[in-house]
Amino acid sequence: MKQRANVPIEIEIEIKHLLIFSLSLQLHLSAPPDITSKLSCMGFFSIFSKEKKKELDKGLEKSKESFFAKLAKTVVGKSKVDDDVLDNLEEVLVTSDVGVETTLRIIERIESRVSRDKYLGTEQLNAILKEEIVGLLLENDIEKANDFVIPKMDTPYVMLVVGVNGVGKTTTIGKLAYQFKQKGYSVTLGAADTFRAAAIEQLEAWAKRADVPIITQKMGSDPAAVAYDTVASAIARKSDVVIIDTAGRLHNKTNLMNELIKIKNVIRKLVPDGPHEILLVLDGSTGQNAFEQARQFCAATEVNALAITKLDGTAKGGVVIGISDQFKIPIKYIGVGEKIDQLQVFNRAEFVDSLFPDNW
Ligand SMILES: Nc1nc2c(ncn2[C@@H]2O[C@H](COP(=O)(O)OP(=O)(O)O)[C@@H](O)[C@H]2O)c(=O)[nH]1
Ligand SMILES: [Mg+2]
Repeated sequence: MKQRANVPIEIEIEIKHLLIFSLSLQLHLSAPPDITSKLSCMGFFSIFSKEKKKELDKGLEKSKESFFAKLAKTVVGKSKVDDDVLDNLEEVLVTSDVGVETTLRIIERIESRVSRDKYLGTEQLNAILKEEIVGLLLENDIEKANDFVIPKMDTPYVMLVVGVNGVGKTTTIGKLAYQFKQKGYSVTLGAADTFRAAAIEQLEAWAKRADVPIITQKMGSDPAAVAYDTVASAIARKSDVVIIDTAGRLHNKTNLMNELIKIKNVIRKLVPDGPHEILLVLDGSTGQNAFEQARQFCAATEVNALAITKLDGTAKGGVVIGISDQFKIPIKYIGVGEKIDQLQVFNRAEFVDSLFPDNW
């Protein structure tokens, strides 16, 4: 396996976001690793994550505003968390796309807290709501978010990206390629959505932006053949990661699922334990529809990771809570904008913190 040599470049790029530090830190870019670790000890990296948190806050603004408006009404004229307040809260969560089952679980937790603490003022409700939702999501014993880190292996790490048309697959692949590249990994993309010429061109444009190689064939070619070529090429050039785009057409579900099976099988001819990640992309702005798609895809394919896109510009961010609670499959990534750097690793606690207002 190749050594991941350019970690300092990643540091450089992150640092550039922080204009205030950029001048002094540029001096350290080519510095030996011990300086990098000193920077880390000095707390610089917590500043970087604050930047990401800001972006998350901004991306979830609409959902947060909507929660704020609804939650403010639940406590009007009330000083204590009582049954009325809990009923209102239940309605707020259900109408915010959290989903009925997850809402009931959250309300149950708050109820038991109320009965334990005897008196809970409504001014504490926001903090309690956040705590209980985070507590609930952490009950799912799924792996912790890792910051675009790929497991070490002797073959490329092969990702197959699936989901219905328009959810943001190609965009997410472009963003992933960019993030992995920043981490120092070498990436190869495969354009196995061969139904439309525009789909191939779109991925080519992302490959150019992220500055990674891409394998294509002409429109209408066999997607499995493209997948095979891509993995073969990635092995030859010793890529760390392969990301394969696929077409998504729900109106022809059986064909779609058969096609995915075929793609998986050809990947296994070259990488027997691949694909390592089957990433289902869901459009968060579709709320309950995203839930439904998750159900259907997870039943039909071996999806083992989820990405939820378009959380910016929608008030339906609550759907992430429901999906994170109800699916055993972890949400790995969230899309908070169209730009190349607007994909984040999903962090449950930070997400809940950004989604719910501090005071209402
Ligand atoms: N606002 C926003 N738009 C997104 C995001 N992800 C994807 N999109 C947009 O969604 C549209 C469909 O994306 P595309 O990647 O072509 O979807 P695909 O058909 O699943 O490959 C494009 O206009 C993207 O710019 C996101 O996180 N936020
Ligand atoms: Mg596409």
